[in-house]
This record gives sequence, C-alpha cells and structure tokens, in this order.
Amino acid sequence: MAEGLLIKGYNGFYYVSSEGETWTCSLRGRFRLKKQDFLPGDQVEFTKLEYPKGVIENVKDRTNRLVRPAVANVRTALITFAVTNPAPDYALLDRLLIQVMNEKIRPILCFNKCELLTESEAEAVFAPYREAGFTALAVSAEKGTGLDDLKRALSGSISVFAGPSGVGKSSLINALGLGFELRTGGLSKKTERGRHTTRRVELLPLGNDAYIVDTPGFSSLYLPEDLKKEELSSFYPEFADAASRCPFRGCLHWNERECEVKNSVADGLIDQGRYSRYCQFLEELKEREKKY
Ligand SMILES: Nc1nc2c(ncn2[C@@H]2O[C@H](COP(=O)(O)OP(=O)(O)O)[C@@H](O)[C@H]2O)c(=O)[nH]1
Ligand SMILES: [Mg+2]
Ligand SMILES: [Zn+2]
Repeated sequence: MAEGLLIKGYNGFYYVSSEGETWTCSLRGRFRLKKQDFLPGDQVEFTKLEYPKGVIENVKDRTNRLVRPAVANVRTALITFAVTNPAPDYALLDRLLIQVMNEKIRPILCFNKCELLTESEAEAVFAPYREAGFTALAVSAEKGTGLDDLKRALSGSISVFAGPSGVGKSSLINALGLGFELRTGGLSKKTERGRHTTRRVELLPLGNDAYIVDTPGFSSLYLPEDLKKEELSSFYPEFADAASRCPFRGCLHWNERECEVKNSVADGLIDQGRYSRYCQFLEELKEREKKY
C-alpha cells in the first residue's frame, strides 16, 4: 500500500502527497461510521486507483494534534516578529514561547524586516533569545536575506506560524514558497479573522520535506491553563544553571532572600527583560491559583 501525507481536506476529498504526486482520495465507508477524523499533517496509507484517484485505508498514530489550526504532527512553531515596524511585543513573544514549549513543539524564533535596521541594531533585538539558547533567525522577506537558513531550519518537519499580524508571515511564505501567492498587508484585523474562520487549513510545501500551515496558531494571550507557578522557570533555559545553585528548594526566583537567578540578573548574566516578564507571569499564575 502507498503512504503519503495528508495536505488538506476539501468537500469530502483528501489530498495526499506521495513521492511528488498529489492524490485525491476518498475514504473507505467504515471510516465514516467510526468517529475517526483526518487532519492535514496525518500520515496515511492509501490504495492507488486510476491517477489521481485513491482511497485512504489507514491513518498512522499522531505525535500530536493542534486544535487551532487543526493540524496533526506539528514539530516546529515559527514564532515570527518584526525587528521593527512593529517593534516586537516581548511579553507576547515570551507567552508564545511558553505555549509552544508546553505543547512539546520546537520553537524557532524568526525576526523579519531586518533590512530596516543595521545589523547590530537587529542583533540587539534578538540577542537575549540567542543567549538563552533558542534558535533565532534574522531574515528579510523583502530582500530575501536569511531565507536559506530558515529553509534549513524547517526542513523535514511540519511547521506552524505564531506571531501577531503585520510582521510578515504571509510575505515569508510567499518568499520561501514554490509559487503560491498569499495576500499580504493591508487587511484589517476584522477581515483577517473573518477570512480565517471560513478558510480551510492547508499544508504548503516548502521543499526538502518541509511543510508550513497557512493559518497561524497559538494566538492566545493567556498562559497555558494547566501551568503551575513552580513550573514556570522550566520554560527559561537560561535560568537552569543558576537555578540549580539556589539555596532554597523550590525557589521561585522571586522574593526569596537568596537566589542565584536573581544574582545572575544583577550580574548581567541573565537578561533583565526576560526576568521581569518572568516575574509578571509568576504574579499572574499566583493570582490565578488564589481564585481556586
Ligand atoms: N520592510 C519590510 N516589510 C515587510 C517585510 N516582510 C513583510 N513586509 C510588509 O509588512 C506588511 C505585513 O506583511 P504580511 O506578510 O501581510 O504580514 P502578516 O500579517 O504577518 O501575514 C506588508 O505591508 C509587507 O509588505 C520585510 O522583510 N521588510
Ligand atoms: Mg498574513
Ligand atoms: Zn532562585
């Protein structure tokens, strides 16, 4: 039996990509009876009929599934911001990082519009994240710079975008992609939202077995519902070394009298901004836990 990747579903048909060809598949009747659903990102087994027709026989176990957008087997989230115009909202960036890591999805930070700043100005924008150990790429969709690095980072995985509107996500897909033209710029928030609710999720091929979802995910402004304040620091890889030396067990790196994380912030070894936002999130979690 042939194997392939489900790219999108539409009107009861499923488009399956396999060895460079796209097959238009229907389902065996028994799948309609079971509550089995099929999502973009699913690895499926199918029987080839006369090209391009096929029948899906089986779906393989998923490593994960996102609800919004509804996609299976997402390995990478491309958290995208502009270095300027608009300047990054770091609190949102950190919230997105936490949400993505909480789903066990690999975050890649992508900073677009780099041609609008000097190299050192742009670097100052993402330095705290590189120093923390995250992959942070500097790109320009407009000038085409950094796109090879980005392609390499995405190769062999299904990725979903995260990030606010206006930072250049659609422009990046157009710049990376193999001939699709997504609408960019000039859309009011309202139209954009309206459009996304009616649009179906689709995986766009970027070559090298890389696929990206055309609908952004992780738009929530809230920290994950199940997150406990004791777990928050696990989303800050740059705290780990100092945290292991904190004298108090279960140190929250907050108002403890002695704390190696706070010392490292004071010594300039941990970014002050990242730490301040950590404290802000910690208070949010404390408030939330008080309510229950
Ligand atoms: N200067 C500059 N502008 C860009 C770049 N990429 C996108 N833009 C512009 O930013 C605006 C928003 O882009 P769009 O792709 O629609 O962003 P999205 O809302 O994140 O999908 C558009 O006016 C683009 O032309 C870039 O690399 N440099
Ligand atoms: Mg867009
Ligand atoms: Zn501490």
